[in-house]
Amino acid sequence: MAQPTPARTHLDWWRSAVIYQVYVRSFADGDGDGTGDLAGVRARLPYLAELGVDALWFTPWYLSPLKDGGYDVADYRAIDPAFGTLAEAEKLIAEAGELGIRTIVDIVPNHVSDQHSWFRAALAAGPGSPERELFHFRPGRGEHGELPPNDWPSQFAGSTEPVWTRLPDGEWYLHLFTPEQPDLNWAHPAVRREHEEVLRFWFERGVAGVRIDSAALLAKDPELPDFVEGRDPNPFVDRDELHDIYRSWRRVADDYDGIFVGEVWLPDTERFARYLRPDELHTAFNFAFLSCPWDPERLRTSIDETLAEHAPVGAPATWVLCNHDVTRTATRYGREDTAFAFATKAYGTPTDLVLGTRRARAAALLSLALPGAVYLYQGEELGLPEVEIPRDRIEDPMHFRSGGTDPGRDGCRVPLPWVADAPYAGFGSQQETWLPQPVNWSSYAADLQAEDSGSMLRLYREAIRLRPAFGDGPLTWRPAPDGVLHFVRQDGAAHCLVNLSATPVDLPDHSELLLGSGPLDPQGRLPQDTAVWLRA
Ligand code: TEU
Repeated sequence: MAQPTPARTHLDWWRSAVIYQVYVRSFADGDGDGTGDLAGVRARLPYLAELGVDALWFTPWYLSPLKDGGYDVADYRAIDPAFGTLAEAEKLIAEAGELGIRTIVDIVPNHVSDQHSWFRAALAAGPGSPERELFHFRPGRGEHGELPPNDWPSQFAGSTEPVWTRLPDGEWYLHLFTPEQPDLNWAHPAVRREHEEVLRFWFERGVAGVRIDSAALLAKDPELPDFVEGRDPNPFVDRDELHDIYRSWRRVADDYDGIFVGEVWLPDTERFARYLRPDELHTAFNFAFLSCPWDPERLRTSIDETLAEHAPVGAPATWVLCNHDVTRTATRYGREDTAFAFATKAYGTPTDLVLGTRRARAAALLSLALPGAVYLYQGEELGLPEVEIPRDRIEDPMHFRSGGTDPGRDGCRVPLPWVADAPYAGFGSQQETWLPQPVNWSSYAADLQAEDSGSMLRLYREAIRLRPAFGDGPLTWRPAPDGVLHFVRQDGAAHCLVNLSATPVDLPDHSELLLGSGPLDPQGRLPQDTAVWLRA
């Protein structure tokens, strides 16, 4: 029997929100210098309102040397001058709010930039100083300390580089990502205090939520022992100490009705759900769904497992198809291997973009019909493909730290095309954009798509407008032929069907066809790789 849906208030907005991820550097360029900025976002707020999204998640916009696209923060209380000023961020938050759009900022608690005042002070103060206790400094192993203190693997998938760097004074410091991103020591009370103050700083400025970067990596075994595959507990992933940290963060957020979304990549669903207990994080990204291949059984299992793992803790699921770290959806679904894995990224993978786009359209209707919140990554609504960036223009450290074998993540970070008939596809730049746009980029421009009723943009706008038809209650599967996903919401009032088989299928009885990802066949049946929304 279906559970009664508890009364919802405006404070529950996040339980079924559509949240749009803005990668500021590549969204829109307001000052013409080739890099996206807050002025560019402010100018495009009407576009986002028309798209119908409930909130914007901004990847880090703080002062940063941009060694990892801003995930190397030098000062959380300042905006990077490439993007704008703090006053401008405040204006942006307020202007978005006037359009009914909430703001989510990105906090990177695992590490800071090596240009952060704390790390500079730690370097200057030398071995044994209290300043160094805020990080993980250690003497090396080996006769002369010439070997790193332990053997932990880099957290940049595919990276062959060490996670320790030695200083001229002989000490080594830990960095799970690049050497420019030293890891903080979360056992130190000042580290905890500072982050709670940073949370308050942004909540005071009107943000509605915080995305937590690398949320399962902060806590480290104080002994920093070698990594032994399968040993429990892991010395740096998913340690129990994290839950106490997030419980105190939750108390801060509750003072402002703020919400958290954690970047928690964990294969173990029970361990994942612990972060979503009622006094911890509100939500976490669904990387299992993001990584899932375009396969009916696998998708259905992923949806069922997602709902089952969230149910015991009462947290809503999230549905994510891509973000700034992974291969764009239209490209991934157009390949032989439609799953996402960092390990399988390679140059020159054959791609059928027509097929991939068709599936991406169906996947959009699938994910927007599921119970929970949906994350949409800028350009996904334009159906942008992954771009193969010329090697001499790549900026992503993941590429370099793999020894050049991994194409890195810049291929999904290309400056957006806004206006077909304008320089740099209307990104706003007067000079070369920070990453090059490919030759056909204008064909994806938002202005063209706005005029084309068959475009990806129009599909997303319609889908987001109609999504309330699915409500926020549970999902029930209906029997369907092999290869077809069919579920209903609202006690059967709203149907979603996705046909992943080669055989066209008849539609069930319905009063209204709300939306289709593509046309029905001449017999009125749902063809392959097509999704449809129906009112019963
Ligand atoms: O990504 C974290 C990340 O790279 C994960 O894939 C990581 O490998 C995983 O947590 C290991 O368990 C975030 C950001 O999204 C990314 O852009 C940054 O480069 C990274 O953190 C470092 O801040």
